Amino acid sequence: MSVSASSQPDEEAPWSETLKSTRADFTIDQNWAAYSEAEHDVWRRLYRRQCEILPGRVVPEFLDGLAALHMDETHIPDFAVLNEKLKALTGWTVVAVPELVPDDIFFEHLANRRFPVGRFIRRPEQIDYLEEPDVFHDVFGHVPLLANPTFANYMEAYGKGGLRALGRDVLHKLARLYWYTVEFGLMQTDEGLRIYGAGIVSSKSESIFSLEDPSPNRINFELIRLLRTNYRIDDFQQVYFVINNFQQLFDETLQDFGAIYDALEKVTDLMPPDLLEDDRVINVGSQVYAMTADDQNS
Ligand code: HBI
Ligand code: FE
Repeated sequence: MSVSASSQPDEEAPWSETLKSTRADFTIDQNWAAYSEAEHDVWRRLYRRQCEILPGRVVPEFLDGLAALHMDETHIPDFAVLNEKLKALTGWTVVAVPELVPDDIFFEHLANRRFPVGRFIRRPEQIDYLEEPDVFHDVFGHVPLLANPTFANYMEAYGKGGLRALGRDVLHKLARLYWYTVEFGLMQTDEGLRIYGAGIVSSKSESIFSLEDPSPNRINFELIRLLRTNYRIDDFQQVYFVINNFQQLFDETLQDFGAIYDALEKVTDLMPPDLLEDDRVINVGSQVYAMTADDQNS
């Protein structure tokens, strides 16, 4: 039983109020009416900016999903309205959460076709980057592809795989699959490389960097190779993995992951910029961006 979300927008609600409104599955009420005009305005700015640069850079399935869900720039979507359309299309719904939720809770939601989305939206001064997934990253970045039946199947399979993996100490390996596909994946299409990962789709600078910058490696997807590869959460990726289509991604989940985890125990992990002899490389990156960024951080 939850106390309904306070009448004040979350960022003004005392922490105890937000906690009280969180249920055992970490969901909260969206309380759409509590968003301020200033918060909707942040949505509008982000939405407009991405829709200016994504056509020709993002997979067509993403734009098809935006259209099918009638998502637009006018307001932060009302999840009740969004869910009616999304559920009818692929059985998925979004559930509001106050922040990142524990892995087991996250996997449980995905396995039941529920996608946890941050209720909050970033402040204007965070327009270009923020640590935690906010409603723009989650709803604009992730939800349109949940309207695609094959990708929707992949996301459910990932959730079920995550629940199975909880028993073994391999979550950090499985998280790499989510990271290098759902968050930062690229697809080879007849028109060229296209973005589908939500972490890229919701970022203006990385939408351009991931496709056009000579710095990162771009490697054809290979499951074990990907699962060996560490990732950075605080800067552009130094490697992107490329699939041919979403069916390929879903088919990968049909394998016996027990055997895959066994195989992973026999090989070393890799750092993001590492390359292997048998990598099916699309391009070897210069890594100039990372070296420059590291110099600035040192
Ligand atoms: N929680 N709300 C939320 N959103 C995420 O994307 C998320 C999460 N918890 C864990 C998590 N992602 C990653 O560790 C996944 O790889 C499991
Ligand atoms: Fe995300």
